[in-house]
Amino acid sequence: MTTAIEETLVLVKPDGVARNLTGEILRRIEAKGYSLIDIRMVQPDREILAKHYAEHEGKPFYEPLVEFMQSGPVVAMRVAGNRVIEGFRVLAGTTDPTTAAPGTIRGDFGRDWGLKVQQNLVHGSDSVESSARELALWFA
Ligand code: D4T
Repeated sequence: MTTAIEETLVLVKPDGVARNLTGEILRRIEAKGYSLIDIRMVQPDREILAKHYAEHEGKPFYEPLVEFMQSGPVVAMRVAGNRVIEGFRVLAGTTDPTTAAPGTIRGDFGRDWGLKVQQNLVHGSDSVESSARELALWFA
């Protein structure tokens, strides 16, 4: 069986950048065998975040999420590889860092800080459609 080379958007969120985990996160991506195609540090504004998180608008964690994501710089990465969309989400671990499996980025470095939004270090696109939309947004 062959699979197409995919690209995904990885974001190191403000908590990951502030905790100096950008290098460790990129190390895990590269150690897994995926390729870094592009990388940039961004101070996101509300407009880009509203587009990025449009599916969550109206949910109780939406405003805290948009505020948190503006709290500091974010590192955006374009990462390529066969099945990288699924593969990075496995590297990241589940959304809730308290229960994310040890060995994953969120499981090893994340925890609940008692805030209105989970600070879970990274974002990874969840489908081919999302990755195309998100890469166009962050690497315009
Ligand atoms: P992202 O999109 O940031 O990669 O995370 P996930 O794909 O794992 O999770 P998501 O899109 O469902 O949620 C986006 C963002 O909101 C926070 N969140 C989410 C939260 O604080 N409480 C919640 O109940 C949910 C669902 C965490 C990630």
